[in-house]
Amino acid sequence: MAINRKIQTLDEFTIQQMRNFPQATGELSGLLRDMGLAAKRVHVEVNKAGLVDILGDAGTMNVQGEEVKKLDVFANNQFMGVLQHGISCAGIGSEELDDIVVFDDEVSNQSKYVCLFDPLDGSSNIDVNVSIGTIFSVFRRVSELGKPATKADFLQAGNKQVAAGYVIYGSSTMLVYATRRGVNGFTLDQSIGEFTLSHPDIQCPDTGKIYSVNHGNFFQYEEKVKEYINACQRKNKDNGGPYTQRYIGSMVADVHRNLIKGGIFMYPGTTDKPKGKLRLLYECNPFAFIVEKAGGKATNGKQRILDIEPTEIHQRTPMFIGSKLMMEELESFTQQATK
Ligand code: P6P
Repeated sequence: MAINRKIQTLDEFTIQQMRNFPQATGELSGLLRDMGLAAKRVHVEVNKAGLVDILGDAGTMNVQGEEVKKLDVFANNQFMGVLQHGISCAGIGSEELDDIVVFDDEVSNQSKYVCLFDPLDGSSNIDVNVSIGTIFSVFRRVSELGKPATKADFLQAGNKQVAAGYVIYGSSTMLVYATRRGVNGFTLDQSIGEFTLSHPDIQCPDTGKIYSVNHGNFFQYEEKVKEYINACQRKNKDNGGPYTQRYIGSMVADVHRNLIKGGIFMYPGTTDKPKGKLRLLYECNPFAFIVEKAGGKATNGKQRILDIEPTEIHQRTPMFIGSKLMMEELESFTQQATK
């Protein structure tokens, strides 16, 4: 029995990637390691969230005399902090902050990348112990190195991303990220405090039997979407229907499950919210990049998510994402097959 199974940590993996690509400066690898460090710190707090009352609720002081912050504010500060004190990132955009934060110091202004993130998506699920997550997107700057980052660095189409990833704080804590070279998943091994490669070269199954949507909004969806959702519930020898409906209400958990098992996740526009609820830059773009790299598809119902030209940091978009063949089946209903 193999005893010394070679377990590769996130740091070892990213350094190995650098060895394989000598022209790499190591900045992107460093940024990904920074995200891993912040994720470990958030993991600790999320996993004791249920105990916050003992440690003092948000807004009070904990036993160390530190102010206890809301977890999503805490998470935001952890991810912003590692990036601001690193050498790879010139600025950030965050779901928690109204506008971008340009770090504007000598080292950061020389950094090649900017990062957008949702520091703790689904945080309302914390107090009922449902999985939540962090989602992040990385762009190479378009502004001049040596000067502060600009808004244009952040308002790039998703097809310009150089990396994207997420952390899921669930039964285990996993970090999954994609670059142009593929998608890899790392599980936090708490015995050594390191993310270790557990899901190399993730491929999204071409099809699946899970559809994920909030049925509470059903009567607000457009007709073609309703027809598809109805079809998901019908016997169908060709596509293995009826499908199973699973909706956790935490995007990271729903999309992660479909990435591994196959399936489709939908947050369509509604009559109340024609643009839907999900944010383009730090929720939909990262997942679209990851799922496409793993062989799946992601659209807003009319075009590839990754081809949308953003106009503002917090803009929303309808989102349909998942297994290639299930997405093509959806498109056959909406007759708007995307290229
Ligand atoms: P609804 C969580 O608040 C979130 O932003 C996503 O993680 C999740 O997919 C969605 O909202 C759930 O929204 O309207 O179905 O409760």
